[in-house]
Amino acid sequence: MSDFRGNCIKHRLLVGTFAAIPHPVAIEVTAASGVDFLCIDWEHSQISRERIEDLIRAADVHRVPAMVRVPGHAAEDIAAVLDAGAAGVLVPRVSTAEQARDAVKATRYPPLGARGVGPGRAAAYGYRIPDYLSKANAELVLAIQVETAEGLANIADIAAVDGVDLIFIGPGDLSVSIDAMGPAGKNKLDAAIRTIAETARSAGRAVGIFRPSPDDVSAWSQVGISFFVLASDTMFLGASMAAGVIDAKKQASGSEAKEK
Ligand code: 3PY
Ligand code: MG
Repeated sequence: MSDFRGNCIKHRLLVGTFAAIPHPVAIEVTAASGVDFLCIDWEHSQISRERIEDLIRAADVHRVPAMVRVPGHAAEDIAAVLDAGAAGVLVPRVSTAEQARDAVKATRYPPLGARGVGPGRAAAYGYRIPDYLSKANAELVLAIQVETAEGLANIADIAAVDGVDLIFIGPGDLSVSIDAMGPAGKNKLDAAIRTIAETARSAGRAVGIFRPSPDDVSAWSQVGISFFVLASDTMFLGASMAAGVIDAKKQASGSEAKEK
């Protein structure tokens, strides 16, 4: 089993980020930051299928596992990123046990699933197909996102689906779907997150969540969440640029005042 999957399913603390900048330089910079993994975001950024393979390659240079959030439930997209060498897949908006079973089918080779065999990068372009086949089911992480009112209602059935490693909570979509947006919805959203986390943990699944900042990672880890996707490369870039500019202007206006 890969360390990445082993650490996931043993509920070890893992902190990564979304990679939304479609360039290998951004992947290298992010990978060198000490993250435990990267999640290349094909759902919400303008990253093409061909570019995904180059981004995974850049993460591999730094030995940082790169999983990919696919845009939807299509088995072809899941196969494409796994063939490109992704360490796992994050499937968004899974709201029923049947959708979870379809994600397992697309991710795992028989007898656990129905993924097709092919000569992609993951299998050394065809030279190591038997080797890859022998380890893929044990090494690849399958994470599914529960982020709708329907998914919340079906969480016990979804979490019971064999072959799923991790239930990942998307608080943004969840808050919209259950009408719990903004400060007024905080208690309702937190209660929904707790329900998903506790139900998934009781079923033996690891639990992950997106957090825009590290502020409440400690609080959420106390309800059994161990896998954190912290903001994204674009969010970190924007926040640190903004803080630097504010700081520079503060310092410059301080010295202007002294000169007067
Ligand atoms: C959400 O918050 O909806 C997400 O999908 C975060 O990853
Ligand atoms: Mg979402």
